[in-house]
Amino acid sequence: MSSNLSEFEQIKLASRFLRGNIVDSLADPVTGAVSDADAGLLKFHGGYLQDDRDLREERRQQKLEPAHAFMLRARLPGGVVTPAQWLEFDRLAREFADGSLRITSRQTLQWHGILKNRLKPTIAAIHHALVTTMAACGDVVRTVVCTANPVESATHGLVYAWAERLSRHLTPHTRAYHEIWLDGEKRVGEVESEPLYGAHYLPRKFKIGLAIPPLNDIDVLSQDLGLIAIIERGVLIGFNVAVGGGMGVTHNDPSTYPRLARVIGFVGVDDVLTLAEVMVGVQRDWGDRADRRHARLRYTIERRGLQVFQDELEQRLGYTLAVERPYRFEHNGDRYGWIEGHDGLWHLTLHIAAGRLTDVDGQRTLSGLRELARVHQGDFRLTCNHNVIVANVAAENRTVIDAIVRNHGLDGYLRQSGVRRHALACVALPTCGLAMAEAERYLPTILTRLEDRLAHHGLLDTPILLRISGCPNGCSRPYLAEIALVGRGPGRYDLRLGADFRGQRLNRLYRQNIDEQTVLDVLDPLLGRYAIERNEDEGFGDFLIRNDLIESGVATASVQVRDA
Ligand code: SRM
Ligand code: SF4
Repeated sequence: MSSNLSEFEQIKLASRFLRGNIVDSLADPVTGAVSDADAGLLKFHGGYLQDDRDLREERRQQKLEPAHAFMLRARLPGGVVTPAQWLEFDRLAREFADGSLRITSRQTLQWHGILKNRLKPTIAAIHHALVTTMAACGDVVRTVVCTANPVESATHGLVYAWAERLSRHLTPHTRAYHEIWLDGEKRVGEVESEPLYGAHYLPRKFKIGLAIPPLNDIDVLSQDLGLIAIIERGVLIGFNVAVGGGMGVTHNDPSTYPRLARVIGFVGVDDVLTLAEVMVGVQRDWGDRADRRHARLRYTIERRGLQVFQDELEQRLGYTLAVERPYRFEHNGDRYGWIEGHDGLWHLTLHIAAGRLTDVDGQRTLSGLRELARVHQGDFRLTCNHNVIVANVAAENRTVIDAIVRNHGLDGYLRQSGVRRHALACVALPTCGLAMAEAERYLPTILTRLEDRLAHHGLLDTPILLRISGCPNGCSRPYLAEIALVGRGPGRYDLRLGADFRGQRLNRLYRQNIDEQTVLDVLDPLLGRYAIERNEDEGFGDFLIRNDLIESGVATASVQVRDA
């Protein structure tokens, strides 16, 4: 690793604990943007500078600056939202943003299209709803995710509580957020510090997730630190510790790769906060601060070696991790429909296509959730598969909920094909500055065309895991899909095949840089064989691997993989 600090490391160091010149940038009336340095720092406050890429060329020709607006992301550990919060978030979506809410693949909410002068009132309103956007993005521990239905048993509730505590424990201490967005007083003369993060924070984002087997709806092995709950005789005794997962890749750069986290041991419940804090400290000290492409924990581990990393971790902890406990995952999708919890309350999982709640193009999902929030007395739980659970419903209130769901077309999951129910697509165009191809907007089209082929083979009801991302950063975790399309350019994708439906095997590159027709033509014979030759309950990915059908169609794989 070079000892040079990357440009962004220097910006962070000079930022006075994430203040930079954000206040001046916000006040600048000449542009709808903020300076590059402040745009980087703004991420720590939960905001991304974006522009409408559909309008870029037109505005360039008119010699106008891009149509800038901001995306805001909430930090919602475990994805829990009360009805009152939902109503406020919905209001903000309609009054300050683009009229939609977006559930993310890390079970939180985003608002797109917020103009610069509306950022501050929006953040303040989110704060007054007792939620923060602080550390939803940036080089810190992000929103801690957790298996999304933690109310089926009392133990599930405990795991959610750990997600919440981890998130709180690992939130930055800086007062910058209060000063900039909430008109908090500047503390004159007081020396500020970040005991965990230090003045330049982490080399890169750090993701933590807690899974409760047999559900792996959070894709625990894609996390930097994955914690697998071990429940024995109904008691949560601790967590298996998995380290170094991650998805983001750069096309044609084999030094970047997706990697599954590896389980290195077991930790008792009382030690989990310290374990996470100490591990974040090792990554803070050892992570690559010269090259952001190699700065995530997985590269630190690969560079130093897993055993050296574990030795350092245990030396700082002052004890050796116990041997991992047995666990088994069955599925990484969501379970749609009503489920009864341990206390007699009910939970309804609804499918939200690509996580977008909106009232345009004949959809009424935004107003449907608003109506639900008006009558619902429990809470909402967002899932890492872009869905929402109407949770903690008394049996006698189910009829009212069902009627609202039906009236707003939120009951689609009852009729959808197996592939549509489980599909994920990242945001991509028009807001994501890194998108190379469509994802969210393309999902309905490719699904309909794929469904034609599936119907032909009698596979319409078979669950198949399709994930699309507009670039190789992998925000929909495409490397864990049975079928993945990873964007390369307009209308062109890498086709990857062969992950399992449990989030425990990465897929492989099958064809590179192909168009939709080729995707469908290439898949068709494989689906045909799957329909006829599969074993009972065998997933598409497992079938392809068992029959050795994924011989890469390209000379060199653009993306290497590191399996666990
Ligand atoms: Fe992501 C960057 C959207 C989950 C890997 N991600 C981005 C940005 C912020 C683009 C940017 O940097 O300018 C995207 C904003 C698009 C927009 O307009 O909203 C973006 N990522 C998303 C979301 C909204 C996708 C979605 O469809 O839900 C997800 C928000 C999660 C959240 O609430 O925090 C989202 N991103 C993920 C995941 C999945 C996960 O964490 O489970 C991954 C893969 C796991 C991982 O981190 O390895 C992911 N996003 C990335 C990367 C690649 C990181 C890397 O280490 O290589 C980038 C690019 C970067 O950070 O430089 C990125
Ligand atoms: Fe944007 Fe790429 Fe992430 Fe999709 S995968 S949201 S295109 S960064």
